[in-house]
Amino acid sequence: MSTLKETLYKKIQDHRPRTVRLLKEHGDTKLGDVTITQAIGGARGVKCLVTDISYLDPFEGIRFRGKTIPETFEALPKVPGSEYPYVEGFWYFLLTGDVPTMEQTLAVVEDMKARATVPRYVIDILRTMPRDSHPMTMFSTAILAMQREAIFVKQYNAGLSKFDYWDPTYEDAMNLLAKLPAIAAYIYRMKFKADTPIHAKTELDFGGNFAHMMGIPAPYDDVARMYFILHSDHESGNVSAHTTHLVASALSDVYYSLSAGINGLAGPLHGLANQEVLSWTQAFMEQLKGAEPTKEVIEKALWDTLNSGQVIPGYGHAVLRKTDPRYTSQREFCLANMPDYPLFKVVSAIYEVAPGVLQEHGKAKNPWPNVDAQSGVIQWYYGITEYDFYTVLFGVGRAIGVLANVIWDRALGYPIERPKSLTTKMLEDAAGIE
Ligand code: CMX
Repeated sequence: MSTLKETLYKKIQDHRPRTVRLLKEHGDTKLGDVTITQAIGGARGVKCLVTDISYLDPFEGIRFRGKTIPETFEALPKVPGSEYPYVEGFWYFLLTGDVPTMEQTLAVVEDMKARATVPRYVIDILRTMPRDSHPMTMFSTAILAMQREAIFVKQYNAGLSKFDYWDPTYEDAMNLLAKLPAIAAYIYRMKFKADTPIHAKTELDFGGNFAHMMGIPAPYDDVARMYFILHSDHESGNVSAHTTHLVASALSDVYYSLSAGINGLAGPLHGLANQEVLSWTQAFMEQLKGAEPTKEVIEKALWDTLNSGQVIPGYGHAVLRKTDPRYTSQREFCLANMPDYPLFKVVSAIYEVAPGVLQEHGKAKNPWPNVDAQSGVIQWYYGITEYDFYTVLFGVGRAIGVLANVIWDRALGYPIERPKSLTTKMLEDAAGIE
């Protein structure tokens, strides 16, 4: 067993009695009531999911295993010569809650490398897809195509104790995660760079290898590490995390469940918003024709969007009620690395104006920017101007969080998910409507 797997197994054994006790002795304790607004309105705020991997406070933002974003970056072992931590060390941290040593991190780096080769049939499938397929469709298809690799299925069919479900799930998750940078980079180079894929370099880590396979020099390796970590997890209720968890709850393996989660991420109200931010901002800059974006011009463009019945992409959130710290973290990166970049200046100018406009508009409960408002600028600066690709980058990151969650779902024996639905008549009766 690897150090990570050993540590994880110990954590699982320590944790199981807590879940068992809660269920046996406190199963009837109330966590809240459900209103009609929540039943019709997408279950906002209904407390019915459990995860220890991250927690989202509406005003503070995300904490990974109890640590804020700056604390997470600070605590984890860094790639030599880099500002940002190993993604592999972050994976260790999400799975176990322990900050790994450099030695433990490097053991995961080596383990992932041994699993990183993408099967030839996946490449063949990608190559037979129409080149104008959306990169997210390609990414999800590649993940689903590998379902035949699922160790969980083989062991389950052979007769697996439910106490051991987590073990092949862990192996599958490691195998799948290790391949995602190469799949994503292959899609990018095939689709947007005249079909010129770049082979992996075995000496590089997850983020470094991704940058290399994308064909983008340093500091893009650090951008990749930062980006994957920032986008990894946002507790369990968001569409990509919840979909992955839901599909996995039927004991579908991680290939089926991550592919489904990626399909949810591809929606414009979720991960696709980062592509929409860039298309909105680029269209706005074209209208400017090189002129400085004044407050008045930005205000007008934002109102035009709202008045035409569209949302302002990159703003608002179902849980957050302040500026997303993932936005702030990327903004700090921009301030340090590209303070005078015109696109960054426009995005910053929008930040000055959009919250006020949304407040005046009076609909969005949160007028502040989310993670997607800032992320495209950084990618554009480093040469990824094909914004259709941005959500794939989000997807590689999101896989880290949701796969860690699925392993824990299996370890703690979480059951198949099955909320209850009611009819409209039942709601009317409950409300006392004649
Ligand atoms: N622009 C215009 N209107 C907005 C808005 C925005 N950015 N954000 C919310 N609203 C509107 C909603 O559409 C809703 O209108 P209706 O009452 O007419 O249906 C109203 O304000 C209330 O919505 P809310 O409770 O504040 O927000 P929700 O929890 O329903 O939705 C979200 C959250 C993120 C989908 C929404 O804010 C939105 O559409 N934002 C723009 C898209 C975006 O940036 N998505 C990325 C989120 C982060 C991620 O998952 O990647």
